[in-house]
This record gives sequence, C-alpha cells and structure tokens, in this order.
Amino acid sequence: TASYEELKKRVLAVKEKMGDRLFIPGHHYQRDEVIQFADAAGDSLQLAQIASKQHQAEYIVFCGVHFMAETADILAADHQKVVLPDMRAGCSMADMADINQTERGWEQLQQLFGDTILPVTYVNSTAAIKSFVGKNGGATVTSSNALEVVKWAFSQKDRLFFLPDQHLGRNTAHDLGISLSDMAVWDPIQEKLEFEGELDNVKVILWKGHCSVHMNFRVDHIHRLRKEDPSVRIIVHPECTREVVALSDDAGSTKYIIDAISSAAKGSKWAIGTEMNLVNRLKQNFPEIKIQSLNPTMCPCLTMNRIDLPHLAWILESLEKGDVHNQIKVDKDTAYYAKEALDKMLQLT
Ligand code: CIZ
Ligand code: SF4
Repeated sequence: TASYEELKKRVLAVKEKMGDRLFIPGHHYQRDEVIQFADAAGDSLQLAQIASKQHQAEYIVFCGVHFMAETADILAADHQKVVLPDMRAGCSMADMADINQTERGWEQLQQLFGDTILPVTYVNSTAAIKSFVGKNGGATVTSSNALEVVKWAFSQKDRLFFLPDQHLGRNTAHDLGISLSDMAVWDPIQEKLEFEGELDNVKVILWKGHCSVHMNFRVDHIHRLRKEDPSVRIIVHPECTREVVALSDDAGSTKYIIDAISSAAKGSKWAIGTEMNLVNRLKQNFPEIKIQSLNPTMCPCLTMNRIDLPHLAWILESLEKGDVHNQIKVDKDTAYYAKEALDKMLQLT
C-alpha cells in the first residue's frame, strides 16, 4: 500500500493537472489528511451556500457524507458531476427518517391536526425527505440558521413537524420560548405520537431521530468536569440533548463553536461537545487555549471518517482518467422540490 507521502503527492498532482475543472468542498468533521486538500472548508450551511454559487468546476469531489453530496448535486448546475470518495459515508441520523415512514406519519398527523402543520427538515436528511418538505411548503434548516427558519415557519402555520433530529428541534423550539410540555414526539417505528395533555397545545412535533455521535456527550460528563474544574467553559452542538445544552455554558453550530474558540481569551479552558476531528483541529490551531473533549474518550463520526486519503487519491485519479465513480445524482423530480426547500432556507439566511 502507498505511503501517506506518496498519496499526498498523487492528490496534489491531480489537483494541479485538473485545476479549475475540480472543486473539493470539505466538512469540518473530515480527517486532517483530507481537509488539507479542500478548496473550501465549512459546516453544512456554508457548504450548501458554496454549492449554490460554485458553478464552474466540472467535478465536485465532496468530502463529507452522502446527504451533503446530494445537496451539492441539487444545487449544482446541470453540467456538474458530484462524486463521493466512499459510498459508505452515510449518516445514521439521516437514515432514521425514510420517505415511506415520513409519508405515513404525515398522513396520521394531518388526521390529528388538519392543515395546521408545516414540515421542516434539518439538512441532515435524504433528498427524498427534503423533497417531501418542499412539496408541502416547508424549508430545510441547518444548526446555524435553525432559529431564523423556525421563526419563519411559525409565521406560516401554527405547528411544525421537525425532521429528523429531535434534539436540534427541541433545543431550537426551546430557544424560541416554546415550553417543553408543548412539544410532542413522533415515533416512526411505533407510528405513534408521544404526548401527554391537550392535543390543541402541541406546537412542535419532533421526529424521533438523533445523532449517535452527539449523544455521547452526557450530563454526567458535565457534572464531573464542573466538580474537577469549575473554570472550564463548556460549549456543545445543539444535536446534544436538551439536558446537556441546558447545563452547558453555550451551544451552537459547528461554525459558532469555531468562532467562539477563535475569539476565546488566551489561557482560557474549554470543553467541547462535538465531533472529534474538529475538536482535535481546534486544539492544534489554538495551542494557547486549553481545549478538551467533553467526553474524554473522544467521539468520532465513523461515517465522516470513511473518507480518507486513499479514497480521495483513488477518486481523483479516476476522474483524471475520465472514469466517474460514485456519482451522486438526485433524480429530477426529487431534486425540484428539494431545491424549493433549500432555496427557501438560503433566502432566509
Ligand atoms: O453533525 C453534523 O453532521 C453537523 C453538525 C453538520 C453541520 O455542519 O451542521
Ligand atoms: Fe450524521 Fe451525526 Fe455524523 Fe453528523 S456527526 S454526519 S449527524 S452521524
């Protein structure tokens, strides 16, 4: 097998030869060995914004997970091809909402609530879910703009159906002043609404999905840390549970966390509750700040980590030869309505 240095040289050679024909967006959760070659690094909002404008390159080599590559394809121009270096780079959260389950749930919710619900979906969802949301007048959200988009959604309808991350949905609704007792949970497996009280009071229906990476940051980690060293500031991603967010000092999107650390005082101490590659990168980039993971055993997103240097080198060398592997192509009908949902978000952001 090729060494790291060899692979690096091969990637650089293809990048140099292909020039502007190639564009490599990379998510902040990607490995260092991959992100070093990204033409643009960002969170999912920034990468979607870039994809909606970057219409020159013939090939977009997406270093991130499947739903992000789908979004890039939906927002790309017709002549552009989006490829994913490893098809196994999925997202367990996106997989928790399939379109058939969603349509069945929607039917039942409409029987309960009539025409008073607007669906919104976190971008961490399949193109089919985004399309369902667009078709029904809703929008996508990211963790960077969830507040604005959810506020807009409440100007349209009395209730929201928030897919697929219950935690981002709950944390966002809470920030808008909605009481936890007015939030219901839709269980797609049991096909049942979890709610105690008057149905009339329901403001938000949360899809029962979660991120297995961010679930690793727990209340007991916070208690232990506070006891050990009360001067540590704790910042977490809103994919963490409401309890964890409530006990932390601050919570926000990937970009928000990066900005907070970038402007932190020298010598200040931070514990971060988000994906391991990003926490490690912040540690490297800001040696004058004391950074640790909120969970001491560290939490990688296994699917993000599927994209590694050997896969990147392989896909780039294939493209150079004209072989397009792992193309992510969303069919026209699905893409049309998914784009409506994405455009609504991009206009609001
Ligand atoms: O957990 C993810 O996949 C996140 C935080 C994506 C993003 O960039 O918002
Ligand atoms: Fe999906 Fe969580 Fe990984 Fe993000 S961190 S890609 S939400 S599994």
